[in-house]
Amino acid sequence: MLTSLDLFVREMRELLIPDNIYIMDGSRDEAEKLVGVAQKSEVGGRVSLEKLNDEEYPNSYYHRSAPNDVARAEHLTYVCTDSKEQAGPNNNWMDPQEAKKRMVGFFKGTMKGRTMYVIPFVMGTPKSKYAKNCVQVTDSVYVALSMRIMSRVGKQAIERIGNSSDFFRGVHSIGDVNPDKRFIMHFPQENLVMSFGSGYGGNALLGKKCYSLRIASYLGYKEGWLAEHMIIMGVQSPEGKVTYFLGAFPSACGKTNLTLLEPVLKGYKIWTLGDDIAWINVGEDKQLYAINPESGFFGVAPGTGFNTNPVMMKTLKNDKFYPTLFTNTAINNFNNTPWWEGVSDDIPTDLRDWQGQKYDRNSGKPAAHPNSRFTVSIYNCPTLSPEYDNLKGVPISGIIFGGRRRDTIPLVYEAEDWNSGVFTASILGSETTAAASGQLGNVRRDPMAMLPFCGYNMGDYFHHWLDVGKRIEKHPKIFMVNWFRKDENGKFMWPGFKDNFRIIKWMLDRIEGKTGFKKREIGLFPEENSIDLSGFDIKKEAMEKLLKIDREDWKREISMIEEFYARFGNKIPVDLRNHLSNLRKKFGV
Ligand code: OXD
Ligand code: MN
Repeated sequence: MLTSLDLFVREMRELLIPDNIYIMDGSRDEAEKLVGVAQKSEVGGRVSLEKLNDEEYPNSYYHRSAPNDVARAEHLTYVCTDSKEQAGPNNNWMDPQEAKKRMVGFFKGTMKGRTMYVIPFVMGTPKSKYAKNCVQVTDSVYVALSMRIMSRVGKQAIERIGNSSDFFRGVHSIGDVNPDKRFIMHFPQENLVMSFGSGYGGNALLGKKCYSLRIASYLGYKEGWLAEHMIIMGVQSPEGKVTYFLGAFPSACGKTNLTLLEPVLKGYKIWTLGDDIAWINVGEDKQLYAINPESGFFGVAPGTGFNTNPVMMKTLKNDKFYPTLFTNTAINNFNNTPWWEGVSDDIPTDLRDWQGQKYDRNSGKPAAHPNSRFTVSIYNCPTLSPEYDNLKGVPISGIIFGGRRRDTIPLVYEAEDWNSGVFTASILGSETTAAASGQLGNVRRDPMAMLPFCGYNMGDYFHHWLDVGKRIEKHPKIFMVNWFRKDENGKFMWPGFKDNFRIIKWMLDRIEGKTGFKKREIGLFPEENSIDLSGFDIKKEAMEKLLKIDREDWKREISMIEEFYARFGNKIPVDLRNHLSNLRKKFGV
């Protein structure tokens, strides 16, 4: 008897008309074979992978994308629910029938002359009850190999699916990488994504943003859990106690660096569990527990170096899991290694830029694309937490939210309680970065860092956060941070990276009740001298400036928040509206 999986493959064969079908088993042998294929050719005759220097970067390969395909295409990303209201003003919406018709038009026969890779995969540790079964088809061998790094591909997934028809379906083709024929269409009510015309991670690795955030956030809404754009990390004290945190930051704001941090304070250690996505459930003991559904990092290369993130550099040089991929970095011709701004202080003399041209250091342009990436297994990470594969996940004591803001938002503060925390997270704003195509540096509201990833109406999402809070007995503390505040000369006031641990330590002390707080207009602030600044040369006035609440800035901020809230009309929970009007009163607006 044909299983639902067989039927899906048959349906895809009839739609896409590939020359060959290859069902992935997830083995290393297979990965080597596919790398071999990718070294010879990719769709359209372009070579997809080039081997890099094996001594410097073992098992590593280089991929250069089409120049028009280097970031998430938010304007071409749609949530296709029955009604526009279900998708909300935070999503582009198209009627599901119309969207399917359009996509079927693109997909019809698109794999003629190509191989269709069938990727059965599990998001989450396969034995966990929180893990989810998925299948993606693609015609890109680069995508197939990337999926093997980012998720559990192969036999375990096929076994878990068995005769069931309950699995996520992802249909992907790079088409001819034409931005005019590029769409990423989500059908949350059918557990389906159709993505055409892009090979970029966030658009094409359908287990990542498409499933584990947009579709999963909708499933979580229906089933009582949360799918969030968050890191997971364990902070170990000198006494050996580990406290688990979640952290939500918009793309390219340093999430990966934070979760692989080497603490600047003696005796502490950070255990890594995830750098991008957390699935959060209320456990039997009424605490929050989080798992990372992914099994790899798809990280931004620029800014990663032995000074800023030595653990990631070690991860990238580890040969444990095959392969590691680098996309759109520059190449140092001298020794055939990937190069990007921040990996070394000096610029090598013989560089190819991310488009393969000889790099002209006087051009004023970076050699690596600002959104160039590495794709590497989490099992290569030397600080991987022993609890990473825990079937229940890890218990959460603190949730950190943060954005990239040159002004207004203080270095750190704490929300008074869960609902104030939800409000604080709902007003998160950040300057836009290169991870999404579009203009850089404008402040946009990005509640919970989920604006591009919430697969349903964000008003309903806020209600859901408040509802989850009602089911918890031991609430995690919620914090807001801003590592990116600048002084009047445009210079960062806080060094960031390692020193961010000083702020994490303050949070630990708050969680353990070892330090008090000063209550101010927007939340609870550190008491005088409660942030450990040992061995750190920062002036008292600088700390004051970092923690300053500028009333004029906040008046502006409040009107931006009001504008944002207004887009959701009466979908915004009354509780959050009350928080906003209290804030307005405190600032006299
Ligand atoms: C990512 C993103 O790639 O947020 O993680 O864009
Ligand atoms: Mn992300």
